[in-house]
Amino acid sequence: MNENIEEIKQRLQQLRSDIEHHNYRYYVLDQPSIPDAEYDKLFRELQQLEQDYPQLIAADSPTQRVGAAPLKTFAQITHVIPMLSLSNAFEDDEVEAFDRRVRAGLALEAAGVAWIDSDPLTVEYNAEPKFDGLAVSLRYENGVFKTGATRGDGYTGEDITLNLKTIRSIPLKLPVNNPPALLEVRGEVLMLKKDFQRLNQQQSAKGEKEFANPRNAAAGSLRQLDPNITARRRLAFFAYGIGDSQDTCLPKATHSDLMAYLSSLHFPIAKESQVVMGLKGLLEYYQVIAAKRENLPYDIDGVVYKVNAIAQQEQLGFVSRAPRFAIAHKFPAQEAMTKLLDIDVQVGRTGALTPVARLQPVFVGGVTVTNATLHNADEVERKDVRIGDTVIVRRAGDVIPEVVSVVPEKRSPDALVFTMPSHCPVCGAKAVRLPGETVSRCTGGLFCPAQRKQAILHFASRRAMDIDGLGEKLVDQLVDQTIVRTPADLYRLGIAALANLERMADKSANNIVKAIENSKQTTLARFIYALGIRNVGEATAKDLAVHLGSMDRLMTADSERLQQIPDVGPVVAQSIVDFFAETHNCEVVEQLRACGVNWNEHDGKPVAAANTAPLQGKTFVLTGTLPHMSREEVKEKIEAQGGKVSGSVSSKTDYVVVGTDPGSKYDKAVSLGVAILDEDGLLTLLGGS
Ligand code: 9MJ
Repeated sequence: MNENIEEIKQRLQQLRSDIEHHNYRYYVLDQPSIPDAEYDKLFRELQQLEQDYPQLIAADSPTQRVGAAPLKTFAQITHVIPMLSLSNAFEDDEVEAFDRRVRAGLALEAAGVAWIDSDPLTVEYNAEPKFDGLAVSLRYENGVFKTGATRGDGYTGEDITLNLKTIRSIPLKLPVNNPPALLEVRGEVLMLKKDFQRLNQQQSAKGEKEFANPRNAAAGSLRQLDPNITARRRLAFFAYGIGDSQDTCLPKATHSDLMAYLSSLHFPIAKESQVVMGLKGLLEYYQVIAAKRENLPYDIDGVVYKVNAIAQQEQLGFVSRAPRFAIAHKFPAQEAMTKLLDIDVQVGRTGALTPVARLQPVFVGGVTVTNATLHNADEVERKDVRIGDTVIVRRAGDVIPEVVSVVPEKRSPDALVFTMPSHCPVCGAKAVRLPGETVSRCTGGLFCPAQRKQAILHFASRRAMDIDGLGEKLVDQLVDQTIVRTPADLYRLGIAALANLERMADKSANNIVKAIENSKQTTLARFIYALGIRNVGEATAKDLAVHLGSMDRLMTADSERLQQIPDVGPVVAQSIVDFFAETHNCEVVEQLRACGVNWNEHDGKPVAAANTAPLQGKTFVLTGTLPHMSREEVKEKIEAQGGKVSGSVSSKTDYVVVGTDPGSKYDKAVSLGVAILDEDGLLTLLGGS
């Protein structure tokens, strides 16, 4: 056998590349070039050869797409470059505002473009359909598909490599001789409308539950621990961007070039993508796609606009969890009519009382809706919603369904007017509505079981302490039976206490205790977020962790210190101070630490104290190259003292810092009489820092 082993290797390679080529023609181009029987013959030959020479089986062989053993759990994968979400626009004027922000952001930065209000820029955008599927990231090392992950919370996702391998339109090996050393391709997994219909027909024939929409079917298929189930469902993949990469050949000029490159690597990309100019181009594209929507082979829930030039994308950067250079323009929400059976009042984590409509179940936007928010008492009054009314319910994407309006002609004489209760429906404490607020709040604080439950659910949630399995039903029981009063009590739970609860098998009790134990090792940002301080969301918690670096510093910071942190204003600062003024809250933090909850601390990013911010309110513009400092260093030094660095010179500029080979900004500064500094002059101003 050994004589012909080289020949066998060559044949295997040929078969693999032929089969992947036919997969590409069939699943990506939709243009098969051989009959199915021929394809099957090639596949069987490959299978047979691999059976005879198991030592020659390769992970990127088309036979390895199927047949892997089921997993017990999904492992976690950290996204080196976070998978961010997109901001949304629903109306044309929101798109107009986006384009305005983009132009302003670019005009400020563009050398030689001095006047924002002279409006010189028409931005080139790449417009594309917004797939309604599940975002995933595919990692290729030296051209071979290694791992694939769900988006998860954007920072960490689940390792679904085996399931993704079953998707035939995902290349297992990139069809080029010099593949990138590393390439992470990002895109959406979805189920084509025709495959969805076929799947539901099969489900119904088997007497099994049908899926509500292609998105749910795709999600249900992708999150299977057994890849053989995923393999039986036909899933599709479309690429729309990249994450981490190491490759000098990657096109770096525009997003559209990058997409063309991904297409050349055999990744499916949206045929409908288009480069358009300016706001007019965006809105025209939206209309064209909206008109085509029904006839597209897949579900979309809007379109996405991205600034096409990568350099411009980098200039614009990010805000919180979303890029500033892209936005999703969603299609209008779907609406349906139904009967409002009753109005309940729910108590939220911060005690807010929210009226919730109980509805006769109605199918809208792909799901059955039974509850919808009425927001607050003012909204109920403004819309004049009464119990027994016929109402219009709206659902947009994954947003909570809401009652939009009443159908007055259908009102029956015995429809009941709703009044907000004066006391908390859960704990009976007085409900108050503070001046200037739209919501009434229960004053019971953490003594109110509803608030306590919500606080614990928030503490355990995925983006906070990430305690898997600690869901609503379990928390209800733990709080109702006073087993858990504070988050610290979670860390004292034993298997016995849990196993006594309703619907709790030993195994689940074990898993939960394990999940609680695993959550002890966390990050400062997650811990701060988990505490549920009012007005402190995930992004603020991250800022606090980065800038303060320790829990003790956070607990003792006064409002002034907190407001030195970017994006922390007086309201957020006061919420933090109020939270730690409650000794009860400080005790819970101490107890959590005593139970072993831990994270890494550091010294925090130095933030200039107010009295050492001599450049507060001063605007600088840099031009040319300085002898000893990079632009970044200069910027950091100016900002550390409270100054701002801007990209263009105007009458509002205080100083222009000039190095060698200055641009037109220097001439502009001279003509406007703006103070000019060289490196020495700047250092003197900075006090020799
Ligand atoms: C979808 N869902 O089709 C993005 N997306 O880009 C497209 N999503 C995206 N782009 C950056 N076409 C983050 C998400």
